[in-house]
Amino acid sequence: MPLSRSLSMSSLSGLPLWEDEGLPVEDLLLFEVAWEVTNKVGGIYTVIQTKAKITVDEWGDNYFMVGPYYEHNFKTQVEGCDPPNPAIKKAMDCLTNNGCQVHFGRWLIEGSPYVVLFDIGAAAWNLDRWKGELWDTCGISLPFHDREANDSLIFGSMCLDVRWFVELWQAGAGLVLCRSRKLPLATIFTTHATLLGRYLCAGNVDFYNNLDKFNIDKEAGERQIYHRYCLERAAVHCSHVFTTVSQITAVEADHMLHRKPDMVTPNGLNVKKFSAMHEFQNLHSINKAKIQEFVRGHFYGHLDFNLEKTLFFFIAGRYEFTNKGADIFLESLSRLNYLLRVHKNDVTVVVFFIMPAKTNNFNVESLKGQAVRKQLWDTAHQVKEKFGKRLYEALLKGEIPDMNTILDRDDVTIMKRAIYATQRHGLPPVTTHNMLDDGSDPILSNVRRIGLFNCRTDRVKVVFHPEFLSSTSPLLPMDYEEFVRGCHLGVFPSYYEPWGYTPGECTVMGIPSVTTNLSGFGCFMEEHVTDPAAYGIYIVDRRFRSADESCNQLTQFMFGFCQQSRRQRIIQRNRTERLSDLLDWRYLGRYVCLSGLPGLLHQSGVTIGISLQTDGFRYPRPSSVPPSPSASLHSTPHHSDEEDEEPYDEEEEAERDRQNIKAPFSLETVPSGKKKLPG
Ligand code: U2F
Ligand code: UDP
Ligand code: G6P
Repeated sequence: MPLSRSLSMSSLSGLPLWEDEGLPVEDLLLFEVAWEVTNKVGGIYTVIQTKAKITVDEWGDNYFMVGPYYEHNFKTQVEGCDPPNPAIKKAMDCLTNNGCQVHFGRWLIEGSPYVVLFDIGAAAWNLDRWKGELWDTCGISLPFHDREANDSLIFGSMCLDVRWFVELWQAGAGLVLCRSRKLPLATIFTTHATLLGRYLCAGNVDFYNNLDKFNIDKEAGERQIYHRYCLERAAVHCSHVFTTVSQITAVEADHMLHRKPDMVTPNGLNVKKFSAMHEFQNLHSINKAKIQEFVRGHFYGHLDFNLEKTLFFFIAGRYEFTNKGADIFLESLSRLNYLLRVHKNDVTVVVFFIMPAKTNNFNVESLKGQAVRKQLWDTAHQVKEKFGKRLYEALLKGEIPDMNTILDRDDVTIMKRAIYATQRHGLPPVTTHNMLDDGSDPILSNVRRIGLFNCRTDRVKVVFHPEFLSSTSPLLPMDYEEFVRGCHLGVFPSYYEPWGYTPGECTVMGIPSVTTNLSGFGCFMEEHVTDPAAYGIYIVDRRFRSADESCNQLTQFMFGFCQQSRRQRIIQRNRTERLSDLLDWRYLGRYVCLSGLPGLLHQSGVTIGISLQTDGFRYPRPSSVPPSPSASLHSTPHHSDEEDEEPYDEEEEAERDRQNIKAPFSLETVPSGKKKLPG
């Protein structure tokens, strides 16, 4: 049944009445408003950037993303053009005539969506007026010193002034004002975290056991975020449809914002499928070699560990020490170090912390490390050239040269000098940058407490890179994706994580990871995969166990991982990668594409069925894994080298599993083509 036949919008306050036949489906415009459109802050950027293509496929030229304008972002990510839609052009002209600046173009990402970007600074002169309006309509006042809240009001008010937008992210002020003015818009508000939840968790509160006990007004007041919290709560209650990214955040929202989300829209990713089945394994190998190069430089003079038996673990994301679980990670690393030492294990683990903090650029010791490595490389090349030339000349004469004299004294001197240069007095540095808050930095303070200083005897080495990665770095010239591919295990033991993109990104790249049952992603995997650990998704229980027990569990996961042979790791990566389909927007997108409509229709008294039948569906264990208690070590491929000779055919297993997995979805049948509305 086409949408226009079943719609009666009368009960939506302020929306005009359309006759059954008359709903201008073809003329509906979809606006997605988010602070992170073309502007990377955290995971929300990943949501909108990766979801763009499927939304463009569905809505075509009627889809617009709305965000803040920053000159640098515009210049590097957007191709400016004129708006194709006369109504948009008119609205933009109207804004410009009123002294505001607005920019239009195509965002150069997959799907090339149109973007409308508002210059916040240029419109700031309206701030007092807009603050007054906010106060008059809903009694919320914003303090002058809260720049972020003020910016978001300017942004929301500009959206409002042009009277657009249907889907709203982080533009709460605009949503509240638009409803109070009864504009003919249908609104969806998606929360990716609650403000208060994030604050409470970061403050070491036993959050999940006290959800129903907090006096939320008081808590917000004490944290001086009362105005922001009011704005968020008002937006949530004003939206027609309220959604969030995970079940766990739905429960949180119910308590922190007093509204149950109408539906949960899990976050997806753009899954790249390579035509060669094992291409992601090759990429692991290539990128691992780059990380090894970095390690050779960083640990120069202390390279008494075997790089072939060295595993790379990492944690990455915004620097929220306890929310992201960096606290229990460090504690568990200290225990892992102990275990590897007492078991005389020859595996070394190099752990990277990629979390941006305030710094004053790279430190000299780290840069020197890479310079020393480069010098050794150059010396080796120089000597190799000479050696090759002399060898060649000897062969031309029909002689085998005397290997003891083929290199002269000078050559040996150059090599000795190069080796002397690798002597160092201190230990390889823990951090790669000069930290502005070195003394109080939580990662460094904890590293000092547990004493993981990169000593020779340590089997666990720590490298804190307090800046997001970039391929132009002189130190570790890799972008984040390359880095993830080169690592062996991502560790994300979050306490507060509405979704958590980082472990999902590992999964689609075929890299195993650790997550928790307090993260949206971890819960989603627990629900949809019978034995997640068998697929390289280790879920730490942070819900029903004490912090100490969670640390032990995490330590055991990591220790078990260290005991795998190379072959076992390869098998596990193949399995991990096989879960990609579950996280693909082409599958999960159906939640988001259609999410607003059922809710809106429901409110207007009409129900419409869209089937998202994933309930009860679970990926079974990989067929070659014997049934075992979930999350136990045995569910990882195999655990000793002797077992290595067991026959295992990945292609065969993959095929068998494909037969076994009767997934209730097929990526071929996802919505495509412009605006195929449900019915
Ligand atoms: C969640 O991750 P994000 O941190 O990206 O999103 P929020 O916590 O909802 O943050 C909202 C906005 O707050 C701003 C920034 C964000 O878009 O504009 N902000 C900031 O300016 N400075 C900061 O230090 C922090 C935030 C969530 F936490 C993850 O688990 C999810 O994976 C992700 C995607 O759903 O959303
Ligand atoms: N990320 C990045 N560069 C880095 C480290 C992380 O671009 O060096 C990205 C990562 O790909 C992920 C995002 O930062 O998409 C973090 O998202 P997540 O949902 O895990 O946490 P959030 O920051 O939203 O709380
Ligand atoms: C990939 C490559 C293999 C390589 C392996 C290393 O699978 O295709 O050639 O041996 O990675 O795995 P590891 O877990 O030891 O880094």
